[in-house]
Amino acid sequence: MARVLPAESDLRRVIGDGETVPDGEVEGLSEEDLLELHRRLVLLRTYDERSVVYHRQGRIGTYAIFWGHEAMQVGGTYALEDADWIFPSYRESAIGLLRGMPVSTVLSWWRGHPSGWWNPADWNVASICVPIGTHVPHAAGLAWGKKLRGERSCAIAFFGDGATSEGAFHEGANFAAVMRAPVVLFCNNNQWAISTPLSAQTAAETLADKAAGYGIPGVRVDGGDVLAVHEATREAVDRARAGEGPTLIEAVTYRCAPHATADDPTAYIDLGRVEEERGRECVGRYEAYLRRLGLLSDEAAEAVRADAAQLMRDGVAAAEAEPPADPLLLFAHAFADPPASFESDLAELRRVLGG
Ligand SMILES: Cc1ncc(C[n+]2csc(CCOP(=O)(O)OP(=O)(O)O)c2C)c(N)n1
Ligand SMILES: [Mg+2]
Repeated sequence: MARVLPAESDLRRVIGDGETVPDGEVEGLSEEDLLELHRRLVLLRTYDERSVVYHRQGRIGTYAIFWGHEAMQVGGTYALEDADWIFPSYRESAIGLLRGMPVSTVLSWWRGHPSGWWNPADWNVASICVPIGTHVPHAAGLAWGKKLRGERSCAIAFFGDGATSEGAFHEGANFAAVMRAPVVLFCNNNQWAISTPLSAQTAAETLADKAAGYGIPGVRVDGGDVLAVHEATREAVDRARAGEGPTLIEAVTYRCAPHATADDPTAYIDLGRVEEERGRECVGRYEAYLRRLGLLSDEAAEAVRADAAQLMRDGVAAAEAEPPADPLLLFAHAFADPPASFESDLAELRRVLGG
């Protein structure tokens, strides 16, 4: 039965604990890269923490918190080139920021405003996928298309532990494996699917074990270790580009925030475990690593946080400055062949709206 204990020892790790477990290093990452990883972690952490506040202030709608998931998103995407495609779930809603997408765009998405929907080809970031796992076949198909065209780019799909029980995950993984599509299947195993624990999700020993059924490699990595995630994803990307097909990465972490702002996990979670995991969160672990290397001072860390906070202030101001959306937009592009009643329904709506 799948059950992951705190600080499980067989997970791939680079960052030590500052005491008995020594620090490793990742080949090919310069000091600039290490500091850029830090900037990105802080950007996402700040985005997430501010978004919870904006939700409480009634400025964005229900919000899926990703506190503690930043290392997976930053480490995974840092292995990509800009031409590579990212397929996020709602848990990675702000991943476009790592490609330079404006904060206001993502906040607008959570405000349900049309300016929150972007053209995926502008950023090579697909729409945020809310149905569980349905973007896995999309990522596999896009990657296969890239291969057919002889392009070198690949795709990465982020999904949760719960998604591995969905038909769409199976179809996407199987298709990608058979077609040797250049795609990385990145599972954020935070051990909860809302209130369903991992132990009730699967009878497999690990989620990475599922890869064997598709004939592809399955890799387990500490999802709170940005460097280990980066290294594992880079290897998967190299495999993809070399024509060797997909890799399933199981990044193990623990969801130590509510599923979303609408959730009350105290009804089902062990709060002691949550506290323990919060103490091992990924941004603090990475900052401690950089300090041990002598690469991060208090002033530098504060400057990075201040920049991120300013981006958020500007972003929420820009999102709130958007003019209210036209309700008729709801129907634009909805039908190729509108039903017979559509014209009269629309005319009625226009009359009600006074337009
Ligand atoms: C197809 C589908 N079924 C059910 C839901 C309702 N739902 C929303 S989040 C969620 C849990 C998903 O858990 P997991 O895949 O582990 O991702 P996490 O939220 O932990 O990142 C479910 C079942 C949905 N969005 N889509
Ligand atoms: Mg989960």
